[in-house]
Amino acid sequence: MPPKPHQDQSAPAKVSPTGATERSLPLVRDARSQSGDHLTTANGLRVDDTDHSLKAGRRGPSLLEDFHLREKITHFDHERIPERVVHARGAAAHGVFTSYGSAASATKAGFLAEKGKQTPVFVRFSTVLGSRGSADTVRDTRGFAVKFYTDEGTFDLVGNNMPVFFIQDAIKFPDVIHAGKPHPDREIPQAQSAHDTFWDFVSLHTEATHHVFWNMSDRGIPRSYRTMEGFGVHTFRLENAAGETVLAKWHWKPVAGVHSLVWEEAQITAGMDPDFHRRDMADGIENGAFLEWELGLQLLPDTPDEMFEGIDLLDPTKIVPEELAPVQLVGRMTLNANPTNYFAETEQVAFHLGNLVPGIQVTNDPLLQGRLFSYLDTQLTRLGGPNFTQLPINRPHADVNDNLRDGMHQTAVHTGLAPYLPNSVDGGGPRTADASEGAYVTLPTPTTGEKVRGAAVSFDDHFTQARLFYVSLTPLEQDHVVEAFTFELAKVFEKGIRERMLANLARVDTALAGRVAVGLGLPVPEAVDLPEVAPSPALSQISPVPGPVAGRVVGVVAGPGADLAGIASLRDALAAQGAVLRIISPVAGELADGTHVEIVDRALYATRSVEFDAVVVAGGAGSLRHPKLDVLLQEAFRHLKPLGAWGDGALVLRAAGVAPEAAGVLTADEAGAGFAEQLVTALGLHRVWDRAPQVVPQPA
Ligand code: HDE
Repeated sequence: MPPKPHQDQSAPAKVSPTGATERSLPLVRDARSQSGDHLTTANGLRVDDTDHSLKAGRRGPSLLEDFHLREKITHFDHERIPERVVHARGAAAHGVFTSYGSAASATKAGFLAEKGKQTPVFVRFSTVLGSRGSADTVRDTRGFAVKFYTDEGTFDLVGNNMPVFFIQDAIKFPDVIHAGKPHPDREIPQAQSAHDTFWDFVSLHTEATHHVFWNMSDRGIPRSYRTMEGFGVHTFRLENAAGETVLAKWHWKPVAGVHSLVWEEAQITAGMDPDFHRRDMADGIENGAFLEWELGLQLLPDTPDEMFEGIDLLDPTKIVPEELAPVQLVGRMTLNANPTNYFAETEQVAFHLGNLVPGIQVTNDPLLQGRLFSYLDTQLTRLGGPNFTQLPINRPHADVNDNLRDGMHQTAVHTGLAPYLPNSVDGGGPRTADASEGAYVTLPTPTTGEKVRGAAVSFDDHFTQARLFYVSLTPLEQDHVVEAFTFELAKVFEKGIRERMLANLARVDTALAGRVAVGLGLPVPEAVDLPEVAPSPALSQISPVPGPVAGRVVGVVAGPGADLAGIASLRDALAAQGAVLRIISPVAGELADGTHVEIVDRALYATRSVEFDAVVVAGGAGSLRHPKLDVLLQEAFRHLKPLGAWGDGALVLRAAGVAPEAAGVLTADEAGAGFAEQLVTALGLHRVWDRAPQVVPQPA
């Protein structure tokens, strides 16, 4: 009897809610709201029939007295809440943060102080512009919001995957978002920055330039959440147990390295699998390929001018290069459980910059100051009132005794008579604490000055750091930036906006502006004097050292007669590294030989190259020919993915126009350990960068 067919645990259809449900239930308090085996009404009355409304005769009108019908439909009618005004589309996971103890000298925050201290976390990743049903892989900034359920109260680190922001003052947030969102007349384009109003605004509002460069770089199209860096953006002030302070910037460093899609791949994926990133995260967690980051801090002296090496630390359009202030690693975060219920957790989670713990204080960054107002404010509408901290996902793991009472959706049954202080009726409590008992005491930082609508002069330099970013990229990454600007501006209808943007680009880099101008068929803008900047290699994401491959997907092309034993051994070798093998074949079903049965994970008519990080043709499949297979292999080649074949599989590559001798095409006689090892190394390098000159037009 042939052995049991292999089941692809990561295939979407088999990502069962059950595994995740059982694992993540204990992670949120009071998560289980349903009990018993029978269908009931909301009031617990057992129901005899939920498929037919109560009627006056089988063919007659429905009756108003049908309380089950009315309750079922009424509740359904009110199932939706307003989506987030920004960051509407997101996906989240539970995990744990483990402190290295190395931040204790900088901050007294309990979750960072003690080595080995573990704190539960919930992390939501998001795109900024698209609505809740938009695609994951669009070009955009990504939200990276982390809720630490610490013993001292909840700490939210509400960051992005880019370290700078479009604006320096919160008062401009409605402007930049109105410009980036779809045009108000037709509500298009959805989740795109390639349109007139976005470029109109950023071309007129030059402080956005640095952030725009990050968006136009590969950072705007991440491969997956697990390969994104995260940044707190603003400078915070940390306080240690001795009362000493230091300024700090937060960084999340992905253990899997920083990796991106290529633009054509991102666009195809948006149609092929709009859920690409959330699927990748959920599948990875389901398969035990957990997502991991190290938390890092750049520590900067707390000087009265709040400047460091000429960089204004209160200006959120500026970074501090890592070469000037190294990122010191202070802990590790592992995301290891999927949410049980999207709405209850991912949709209802509420992050807020004001959720701070002792040892972490805010600064006067005017963007940060405005954010401190906005999050609670927006959540009052989005979550329907002031009691959303009682929702299981938002409930602190520390004791709560807050004297806040009543209001919409109050679920607590408060006892006592005196929700006020001072009182003599309820024994005078709850009592306030002092710092030694863990109270949050605002640092007495000096403040003077005239009331003024304005900004520091140091906020006026909008181009030097955009140049710093651009010149720090490798030539290949720079090509991607040129291509992104050319694509986006080509979608802009108004010529004046394109010209204005080109003039701004010339203030960042002359050659870049020239290349984009040529692509747009517009005059090359006049060269201007540009500042000397020292490149920061840490800003480039291409690494010569192979990284971990957990969560990566290898497609293996097979058909009748394919070497199934070879496929099985390759699968084992990949699984040992946390990577997944998926069989691609012209039709769905099973492949079998005398000893093996394999299930086809992806029929050619239902897949595209974008679902795989590498594609390999199995030995024994050498006679396979299929137009969709040609497209798949050529696309993977063009997107610089490792390709390979063993045995006569190389014939399939050649038939598709992929030379087995080309860079990053691995061939072997059989799928042995050596072949698997080479494939894992190639996957760990993410792309075959050496192949780029063969597939990308040479830079002008
Ligand atoms: Fe946000 N932002 N933001 N933002 N933001 C929101 O809060 C806002 C900014 C970020 O997964 C909203 O609950 C203002 C920077 C993330 O639930 C809202 C300004 C950074 C998320 C809001 C900024 C962020 C949000 C919408 C300019 C990176 C998703 C829904 C001063 C450091 C959180 C909500 C989640 C969400 C306001 C700028 C990150 C409207 C006014 C800079 C990751 O309150």
